[in-house]
Amino acid sequence: MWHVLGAGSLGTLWATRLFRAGLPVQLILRDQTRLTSYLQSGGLTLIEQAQKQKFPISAQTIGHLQPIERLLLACKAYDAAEAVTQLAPRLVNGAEILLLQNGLGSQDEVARAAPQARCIFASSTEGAFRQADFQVVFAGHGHTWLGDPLDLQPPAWLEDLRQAGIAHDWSLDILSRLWRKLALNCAINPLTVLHDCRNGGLLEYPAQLACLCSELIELLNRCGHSSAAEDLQDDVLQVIQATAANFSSMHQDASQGRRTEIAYLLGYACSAAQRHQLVLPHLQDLHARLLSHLGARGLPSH
Ligand code: NAD
Ligand code: KPL
Repeated sequence: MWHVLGAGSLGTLWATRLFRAGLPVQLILRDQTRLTSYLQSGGLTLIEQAQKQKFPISAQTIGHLQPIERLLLACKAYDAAEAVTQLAPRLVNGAEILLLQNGLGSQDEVARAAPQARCIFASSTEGAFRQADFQVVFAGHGHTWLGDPLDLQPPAWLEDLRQAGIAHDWSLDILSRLWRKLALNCAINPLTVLHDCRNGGLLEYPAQLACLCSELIELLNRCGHSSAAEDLQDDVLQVIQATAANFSSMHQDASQGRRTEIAYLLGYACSAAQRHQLVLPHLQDLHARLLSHLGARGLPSH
């Protein structure tokens, strides 16, 4: 049984594809009010190439008593530890939790909240967004890397993902993958918020990008992830060009007054630098400016 917590963008994208492949799926919703509105909607709708398909996936509240053996955690990084703390009494010994959160930091928080479980980290380039409640658009096909820094043995259920058509690979160095994505997000997302521009708009600020990349490379090397530092600046420029017309996820969150995942991206990078006694003035200045920008709009810094 796949228990999927979070009926947002990625939760819906995963739950519907697993269900469509004939695999058993249970959605976990926050409370009875949310469960009632889900049941009224008749299921989760996935919109792919303008085609809508509704899937009547079973759902339960977080307070349900059914034991959980495999949990797909599909909430934001800042909600992950609390959600797992609520679910901890339901997690059997040796349960597996698949963590879809972007950035770093939430994985350790979850592992502390559920010491009886095996945590499998994911880094995904798939893209999805919510069109309406319980309706999600599959906006960008991509790839998902999965891995467990404490146990390199892949889980048997990767076969379920293959059956469900979820493009993935088992990574023997998932932490470096997560660090690389974090570095890309740190170089691009905060600047798009501060300059209020699409990703492509950053091509007007090559010096700022170069300074940030060189500090991020220093940080990655110091943290023992030199493979994640290779050709970082070229990759940043490539991602900017490939996504030039898009607003970054952080820009979308901030401009729509939603909480950002700053603490798990730039905040995490700055704390890591401090832990290693590294002085990275551009990164620290960017963090301070972003915090004050978000604060001025009433958005949290964590
Ligand atoms: P989202 O906000 O669309 O969905 C999160 C869902 O989790 C919401 O429905 C929320 O109500 C639910 N939730 C939170 N706490 C809960 C709780 N205690 N009980 C039940 N439900 C709870 O977020 P998303 O876009 O799916 O992002 C999830 C993670 O995946 C983030 O870390 C994001 O950065 C990452 N990610 C997203 C995408 C994307 O395209 N959306 C791509 C790559 C990575
Ligand atoms: O992941 C991204 C985001 O917007 O969060 C990209 C497109 C890579 C920009 O950092």
